[in-house]
Amino acid sequence: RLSPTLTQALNEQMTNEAHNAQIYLSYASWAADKGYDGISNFLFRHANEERNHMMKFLEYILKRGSKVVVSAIPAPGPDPVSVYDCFEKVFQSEVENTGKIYRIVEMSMAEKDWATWNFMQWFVKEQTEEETLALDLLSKIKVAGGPNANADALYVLDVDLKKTPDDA
Ligand code: OFO
Repeated sequence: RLSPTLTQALNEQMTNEAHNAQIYLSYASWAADKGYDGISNFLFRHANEERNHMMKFLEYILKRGSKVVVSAIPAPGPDPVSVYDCFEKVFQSEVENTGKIYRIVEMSMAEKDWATWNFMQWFVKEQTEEETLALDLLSKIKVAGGPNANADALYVLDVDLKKTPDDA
């Protein structure tokens, strides 16, 4: 069984992942509204990934015989003001999430709960991939002019993102 502290931390992380899904959903809708179909598609697909992450936490808590607590998901916050701002915010929220994942890794280590430690390694790897992807996109937009990226450059990025492969 999970300790009460880890149960709470894992439940909170389950909600964090749901919150991240809401963030991607809101940015995807913003991009669709602006006519960036490729970017929107990419963000919608990523929202699904975050939901899958949420489910991984939920299933793990259940599997360990502990109690799942489904709680309210905080609102995603304001819309981005540009494509650059959108990916800057995506990157920031991934960095924040990495910090939260690492905290649970530390807690499981302190408790010598090696099953949870092992379970969390998937997320450690996933966060590195997500941060790298977001950084990659950010630098592409920076090359194109950052906050002042022109329409042609954003069009290329939009087409590009339609084809970007999904991961988990
Ligand atoms: Fe759940 O990986 Fe992003 O946040």
